[in-house]
Amino acid sequence: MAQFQEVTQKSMQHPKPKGLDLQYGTAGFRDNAQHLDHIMFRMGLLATLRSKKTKATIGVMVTASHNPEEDNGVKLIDPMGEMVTPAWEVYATQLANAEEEDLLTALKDIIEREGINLAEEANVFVGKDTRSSSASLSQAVLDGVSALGGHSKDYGLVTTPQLHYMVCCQNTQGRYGEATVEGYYNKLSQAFLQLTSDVPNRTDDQKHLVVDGANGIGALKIREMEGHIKKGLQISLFNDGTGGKLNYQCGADFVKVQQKAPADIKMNVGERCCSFDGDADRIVYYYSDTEGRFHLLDGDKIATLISTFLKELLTQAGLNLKIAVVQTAYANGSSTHYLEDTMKVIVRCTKTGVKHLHHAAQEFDIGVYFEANGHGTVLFSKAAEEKIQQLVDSSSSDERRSAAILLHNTVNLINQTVGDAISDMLIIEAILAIKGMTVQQWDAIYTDLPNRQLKVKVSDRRVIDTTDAERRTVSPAGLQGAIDSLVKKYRKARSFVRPSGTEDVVRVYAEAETQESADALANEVSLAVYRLAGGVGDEPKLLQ
Ligand code: NG1
Ligand code: ZN
Repeated sequence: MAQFQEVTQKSMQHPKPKGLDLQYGTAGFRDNAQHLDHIMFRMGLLATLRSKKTKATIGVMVTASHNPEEDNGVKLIDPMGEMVTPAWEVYATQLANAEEEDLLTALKDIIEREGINLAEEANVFVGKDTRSSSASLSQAVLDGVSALGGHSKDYGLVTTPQLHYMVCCQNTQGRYGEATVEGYYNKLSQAFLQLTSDVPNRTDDQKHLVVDGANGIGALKIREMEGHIKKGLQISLFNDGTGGKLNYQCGADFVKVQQKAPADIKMNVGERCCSFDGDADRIVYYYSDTEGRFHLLDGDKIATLISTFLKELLTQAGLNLKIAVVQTAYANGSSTHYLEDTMKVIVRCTKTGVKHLHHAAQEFDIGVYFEANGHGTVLFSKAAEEKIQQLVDSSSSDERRSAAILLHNTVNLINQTVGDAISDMLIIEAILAIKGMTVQQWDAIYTDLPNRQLKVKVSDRRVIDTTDAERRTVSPAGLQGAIDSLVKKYRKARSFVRPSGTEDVVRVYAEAETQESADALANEVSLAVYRLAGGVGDEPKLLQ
């Protein structure tokens, strides 16, 4: 067929280095940008097939999120704006790793297994982050789409969640919103301004927020959006990409893992600050107290703030909807206790990776999901949205209806397709404004257990196999026993290890009653991983 000839020909311009083997990881392919040209071309092909199969628009986002500037990556987006279904992640890996001469066989295999009609139309939306490699890599995706006769729309520079949003808007014929960047700003800013417009006497200080754009796409988009929201929020933007390097000494991942403020940011005592990651799908908040101590408000604190707010509104509105919070093993133990014991909310724990959290959250009327690193959102079931809408349209008592209006605007402000730093920032700002809360009061809802995250290099991280939502290891032999005995040495302690899906490392997490204990436990567990799971290089060094 002519289409296949076209694929073979165009593939020669995006050749696969022989022997290179990459996996579709926690959030797509990610590697040094120099290894990815063929991957991008092939993901263009795969997205076209997925579009033909689903008869819907599919998204392809070129980004490596919080990774360093030299890396890049690609994420596929399914019709409702969610991450691509796991069965197709397997196809993605097969297609990516087929040697040049086997590419057509791999492609035909997918077509056959999925019963795809090649005559079907295909539409693919493509977006990219600000990395220097993103322009040519997104061109490779577009080449892949056209090689299989698909139509594409290139959104150029957008945040990951913006592209997810566009895909959802397109496939719901505009019911979710208008599939343009302007449509996104309008929907979110209207909801935000409606939520905050009735809040009396907000001072300029209360409206002020320091934002660290990680020198990435989020900074560009905040600049574009600023004018729409300035009545309710005044932003001081740092790391806007004009000077510093992407994700270097800044951004949500740096702040969360290092537990300190970005290098080039001016923070006054008690001032609310937040950091985005490199593709603006994560956010964390922080402030510095009068003693100069740094306080982090991570995904767990965000989930607590949002779920508490929603639960109160549901009570006021008299709506009987089931609300749950979905976390991963990285959630701070204090947050889980607070949510279960004080807030009496259902809490679920899933494996790392937003697709797992998203899936679990779909089981509830309202599912609030956040990874501790600040990636998360809220899902409302169709039934929940309808009940809220009915109440908004009704003539019930003022209090019930006012609560329903707040819920309705909250639904509109949230990007339900995926975690979204801009949308999450606006919802947090709206909640703090409505409740008249300072960042210190929010922080004081519960106190985090001190914790530490470390990385260990091993020769093959796949030797580590986990169970129970990654909270326990089943291999290599002896590792879980070793962790259990180390944990017993400390009060309120917990520790687990798992292979990273985005970096070639094993991640170690430890928490305990004091920072010294958490650090010591993390060190000891790292050493156990190094010894029992084939560590490479020097033994992990003790933290100072
Ligand atoms: P890995 O590298 O699999 O731990 C990291 C994050 C995930 C998720 C992905 C995708 C941690 C501990 N892990 O995955 O939560 O966000 O990146 O960005 O933060
Ligand atoms: Zn990201």
